Amino acid sequence: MAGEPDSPRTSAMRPDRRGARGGAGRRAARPGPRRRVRTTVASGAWAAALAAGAEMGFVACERMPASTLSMAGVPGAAQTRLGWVVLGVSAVVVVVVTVLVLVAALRRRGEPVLIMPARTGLRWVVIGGIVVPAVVLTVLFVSTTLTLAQVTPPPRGAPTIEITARRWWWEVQYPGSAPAAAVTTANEVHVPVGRAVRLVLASGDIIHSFWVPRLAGKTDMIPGQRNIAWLAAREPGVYYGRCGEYCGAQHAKMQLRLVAEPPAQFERWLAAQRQPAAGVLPAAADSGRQVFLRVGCASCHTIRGTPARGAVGPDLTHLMSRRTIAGGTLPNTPGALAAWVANAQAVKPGALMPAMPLPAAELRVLLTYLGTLR
Ligand code: HEC
Ligand SMILES: [Cu+2]
Repeated sequence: MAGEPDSPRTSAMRPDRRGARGGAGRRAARPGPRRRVRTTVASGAWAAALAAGAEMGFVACERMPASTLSMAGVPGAAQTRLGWVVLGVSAVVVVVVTVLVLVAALRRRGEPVLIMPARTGLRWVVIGGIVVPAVVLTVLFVSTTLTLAQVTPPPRGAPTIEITARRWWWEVQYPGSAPAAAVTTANEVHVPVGRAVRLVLASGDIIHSFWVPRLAGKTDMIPGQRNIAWLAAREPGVYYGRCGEYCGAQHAKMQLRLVAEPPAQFERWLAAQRQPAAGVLPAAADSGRQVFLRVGCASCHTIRGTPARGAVGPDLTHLMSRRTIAGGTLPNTPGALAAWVANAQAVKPGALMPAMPLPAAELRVLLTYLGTLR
């Protein structure tokens, strides 16, 4: 499958203290805010170097077409068809008008001005100015209205997914029959292949736009409003999506993955996402959890099954089940994750997660803990 990214989880990307002393690591460090702890200078340096490497590798190994010309779903197919009709009709109009203008412009100078008989002139006005435009506009109006009627209402019985756009990531929720059965994740939308899902699209801050180019046209996500859209993927695979409306500094790093999988696999995924995080942990991970709760991560992030209930950043309960982090812009590899947690601002400047300098030992157990969030 062309779209399958298969995150490059190579051991080469593992955080490695050696990189801290190497010149390359130091050179790649951004001149960020002055750090107090010495070990953190080092971790920030390898973090930035690793993030740069990870991101370059990510783009290189991920072949994920985002073209509306390779449609793989509905209602995008109908929208593309309408696009071709409009393009075709417009092209004919442009050609005819251009030819008439050229004929008028290139007529030889000095020729006696041709004065049409009044009836011929009137015929030009009536046909060229009224009848032809009326026919053209009627064709476009009818085909647009038919397409709208076909693509607007979600198919009856389609299950709902609620997606909230935030600067600069996506919150994805699957409402359950009871609040405890609801699932919240980020930057990755799972759908059963071949089945329509209804999307409730909202915004948590400013105007964004939901866009998975191979499946459907854009739908704006507007503060204080819930826009309804729907889509269905014809083939299993991973589809690239992104924010389609400029929304500030990191708009380009506001991406998502839509994973279309066989219904049974989708149900397994949903059931796994419903589980809270593991309670009993090995010693290192357990002290990592304490670091997480102590240094303030919990004020912005929720991890179900722990006291962490923050609602500013992505739900991290099943962080490791996701292919990407940071608005779909980094592969979810140990190296990229380390870079992100060590200094999110070096990876995505302006992101609403502050740089949180931690001593290397605390950072290490924190990452061990995050690694248990499967
Ligand atoms: C002030 C709020 C805030 C604090 C404090 C905070 N984060 Fe974040 N975090 C965010 C936001 C917002 C994002 C999403 C940023 C983006 O992608 O643009 C994020 C993203 C993440 C991600 C990536 C998740 C994903 O799926 O993309 C991880 C992992 C993470 N934070 C871990 C931590 C850890 C560990 C700490 C504590 C050291 C922490 N965060 C502290 C707000 C915060
Ligand atoms: Cu956006």
